[in-house]
Amino acid sequence: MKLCRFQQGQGRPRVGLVLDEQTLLDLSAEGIDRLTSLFEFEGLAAQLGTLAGQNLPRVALADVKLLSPVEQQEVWAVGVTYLRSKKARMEESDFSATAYDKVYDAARPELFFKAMPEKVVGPAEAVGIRADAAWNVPEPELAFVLNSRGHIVGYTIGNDMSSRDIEGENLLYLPQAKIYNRSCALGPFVRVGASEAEARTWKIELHIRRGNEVVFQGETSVGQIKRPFEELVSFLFRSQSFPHGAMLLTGTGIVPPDGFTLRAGDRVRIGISGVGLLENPVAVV
Ligand code: DO4
Ligand code: MG
Repeated sequence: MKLCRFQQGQGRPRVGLVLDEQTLLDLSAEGIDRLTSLFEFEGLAAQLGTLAGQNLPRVALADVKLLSPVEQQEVWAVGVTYLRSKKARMEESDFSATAYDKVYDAARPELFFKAMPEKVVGPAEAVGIRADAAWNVPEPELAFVLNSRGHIVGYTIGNDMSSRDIEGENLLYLPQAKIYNRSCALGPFVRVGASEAEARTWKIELHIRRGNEVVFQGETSVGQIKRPFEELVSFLFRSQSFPHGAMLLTGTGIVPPDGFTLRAGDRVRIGISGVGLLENPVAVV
């Protein structure tokens, strides 16, 4: 089962349940206007199954603009959860290498704040590369959709845009490398009802197009994430509450080679086999 937020023309955002590749069911006909309240339901997948059997208005996916699934949730991220990410970070930085090495094996994971909801972009909206950075990359990541009780209610696709030269210069610059206008894309679909064991079989793919050329492509598997999902969530919810739930990006396992940087006009396409596709053009911010 997949959920999404969508808009028709200048209409208000609505909640859709994906029926098939072409069709959404409009859940606003059932009085469901917000994903956040839906995420609080116990047994969400079963409830969606019931809704799917009802005679709700159908909307063609081709006729809507898909939006990011973020409403009021803060967006957080974990880092250095894949061996590939640890190695790349150790190479990019002289004096931060030990920090990355240590955090990969430490009991406490690296967790960082990524974005306020209003700073998140949805599908087809531009993601940003900083005007003052020279080495910019996308980070394709599985994102957990968490409710206020810290339950993983679904999965979506995230792009943790990063400036590697700023991050590599000094670890204390991490917030500047990670948090700026358009530095986070999420969506469009929220996959509900999949277990961790199932999610771990999913493939993550990244394609970067420049004009008609694919200038980088890579893939990994969610199964490469080192830590159990619940461990990542439990650290996020330690001494911290999220009344609207939260989104948690789970780290990258795909890192383009060191000579590669994004350019304005590139198109970043991230696919996660159990979730869907997220595609964004790139702009300088
Ligand atoms: O500490 C740097 C950030 C790590 C990160 O974003 C990742 O591994 O995906
Ligand atoms: Mg990341």
